[in-house]
Amino acid sequence: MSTIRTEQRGRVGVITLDRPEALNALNDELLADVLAAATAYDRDAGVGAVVITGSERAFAAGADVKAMVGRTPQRNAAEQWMSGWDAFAALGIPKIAAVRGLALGGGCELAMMCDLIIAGDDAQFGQPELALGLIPGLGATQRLTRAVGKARAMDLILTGRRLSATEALEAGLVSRVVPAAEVLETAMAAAATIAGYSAPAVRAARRLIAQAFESPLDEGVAAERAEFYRTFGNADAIEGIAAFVEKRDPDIRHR
Ligand code: CO8
Repeated sequence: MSTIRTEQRGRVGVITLDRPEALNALNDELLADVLAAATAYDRDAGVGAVVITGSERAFAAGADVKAMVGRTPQRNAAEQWMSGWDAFAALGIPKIAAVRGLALGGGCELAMMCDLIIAGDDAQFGQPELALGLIPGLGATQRLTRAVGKARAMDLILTGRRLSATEALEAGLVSRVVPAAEVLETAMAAAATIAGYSAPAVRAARRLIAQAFESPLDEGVAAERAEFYRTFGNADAIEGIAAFVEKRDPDIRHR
């Protein structure tokens, strides 16, 4: 039985986490389902962005704690446990998290693997792993710190305190906060806009923004410049510039 539901609307793929009995806790099956669906969208030229969402109550309440019973360091290392999430994060297609309710632990980390987070005003973000005697394992010590800075990351991870949606916006963790009932439509509209732009240009832009956290400034700017120069060879860029000059809408073909 699948742990997700998928649907395609225009050029947007939607992945809905669907383990209501566990507040969408991330287990191995859910990882396999999400990775397979997102990879298929990534490879589909007819899809230009993916929206990931959960339920009203929870985006995801973390990794599945019940499935952690009996796990050992040796088994974790031998299985490279949950490393498929790194493959998900590395997919080139833009990923938008539409978050309502709880985004805790691995759920918050999954949202942070996405390129945009659109939050409902009922969303709560937190990293409660220390209360289990664990630490974050899907990137929060790194991604949360880069998103909100050392002071807030220390506070959130060391105390387990949750951030409200408005605090998360103010801290720079989320892109937008909207009324809870409008989260999905707002995320879908942003995704449709992104998916309507030239796919190679969108992918290059998101890759370079991600690179801003991974390389020195001069290297990042040089990479941006090289990519900017290259985009002039894209049919969409030639068309986009011509359309502007001719005062008409561009005919974007994602090439
Ligand atoms: N895992 C498994 N089941 C869960 C989880 C979870 N993370 N969260 C909730 N559930 C289950 C509950 O056990 C309950 O099931 P049941 O009815 O069978 O007991 C059901 O979902 C509903 O939950 P509650 O009744 O507890 O609902 P409440 O509204 O009372 O509480 C909370 C909601 C506060 C979210 C509470 O469920 C809770 O504390 N959950 C655990 C949150 C947590 O600790 N998350 C972090 C987990 S650790 C982690 O994410 C590390 C990620 C790194 C992995 C890296 C691998 C390499």
